[in-house]
Amino acid sequence: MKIIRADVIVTCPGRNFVTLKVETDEGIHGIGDATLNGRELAVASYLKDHVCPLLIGRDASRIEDTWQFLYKGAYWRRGPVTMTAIAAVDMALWDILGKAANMPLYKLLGGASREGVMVYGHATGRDIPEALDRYAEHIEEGYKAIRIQCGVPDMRSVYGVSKGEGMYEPATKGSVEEQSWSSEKYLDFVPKLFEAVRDKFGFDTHLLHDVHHRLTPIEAARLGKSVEPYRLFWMEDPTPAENQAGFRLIREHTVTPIAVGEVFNSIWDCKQLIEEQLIDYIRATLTHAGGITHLKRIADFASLYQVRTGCHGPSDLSPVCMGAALHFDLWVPNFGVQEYMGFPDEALDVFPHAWSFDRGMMHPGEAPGHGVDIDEKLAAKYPYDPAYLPVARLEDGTLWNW
Ligand code: CS2
Ligand code: MG
Repeated sequence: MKIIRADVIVTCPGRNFVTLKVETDEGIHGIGDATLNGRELAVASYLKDHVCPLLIGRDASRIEDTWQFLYKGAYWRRGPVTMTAIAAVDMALWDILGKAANMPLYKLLGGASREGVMVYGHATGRDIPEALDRYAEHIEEGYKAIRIQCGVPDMRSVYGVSKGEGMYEPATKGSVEEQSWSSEKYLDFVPKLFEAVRDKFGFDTHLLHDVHHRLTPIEAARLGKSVEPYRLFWMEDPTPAENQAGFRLIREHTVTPIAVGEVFNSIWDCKQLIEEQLIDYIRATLTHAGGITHLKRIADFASLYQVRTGCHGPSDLSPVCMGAALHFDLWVPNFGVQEYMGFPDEALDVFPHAWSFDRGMMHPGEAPGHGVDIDEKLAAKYPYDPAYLPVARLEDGTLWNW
């Protein structure tokens, strides 16, 4: 089965998405997500100008060889743009293979390891009462795992909280928003947030929180220790993870579980974290970490050290990634949890999908391949709209980790 076409579709149904469509001489096509929030066109060009021409004529069923060809053949290995482009090709080829075999992707990977995929939703509020209201709504919907993020008193802005009624979207159209941050105010406040959740709702739901790279290792150790009574399912991205050894300091002081990896794009970014068991969940995603082929490797390596998966799943990864991730999650033996923020309605219209949600559990469906497609006519109605992720500054103006 030969590849005869490979096209990049950039669309903005509620927010920007980049999709690769690969077509074969047997009339089967597959699609992959190539979305990199705030740098979408870099990946679109990497695919359109450098990768797609090399795909024409290749055997679509040689997924591993294509992965190795694109990874080693670029010479300039790794990085978010390269690995997102490779991921899109990989996802599309696995989609094609599933359609050719008339099998849902999870069966190609080795079948279901569980009945359904536990997902976590986002409860956010500008203050504790509002965050608790959102948390209660998620319990009502049947979520078993809920992430909570909240405004911090005396802090002008904060990570992860919707600005208005709509969905939380971090990217700002046409400009870079400057947000303010104070680790001291955050560290004094956030244990009160978790105490309020546990006082009101008890311990029946998994409580997650995203620190979003904001603390130093010793501050992260202090946070983890201070919130142990509230039994978090995980504290996420407690400190920037370029310095993987820095997590030893956190580990020495606290048993609060740690999740890291949404910004990782290869196994090398997390090798030390996993083999030294410095983390409990690996957050790498299909779209940013080289697709199914590479994330399988990362998950298998993690399983040797009892590290479980906790794939990143924000609304700024497309429904294509969500669909493929649910297949991966249903199969992967060392599954932990899957993030699911939901999507704008117009995005769900552009990307018809086979997945289902029922009381905090999701299933990818039985459609051959990953079960997600793209309505190209509808996608064309939503032109790209440049948007940028914010930056954070400390209260003295120092540029910090957003
Ligand atoms: C966040 C993301 O969902 C998460 O865990 O870290 O929303 C992240 O901020 C965005 O994906 C950045 O585009
Ligand atoms: Mg995160």
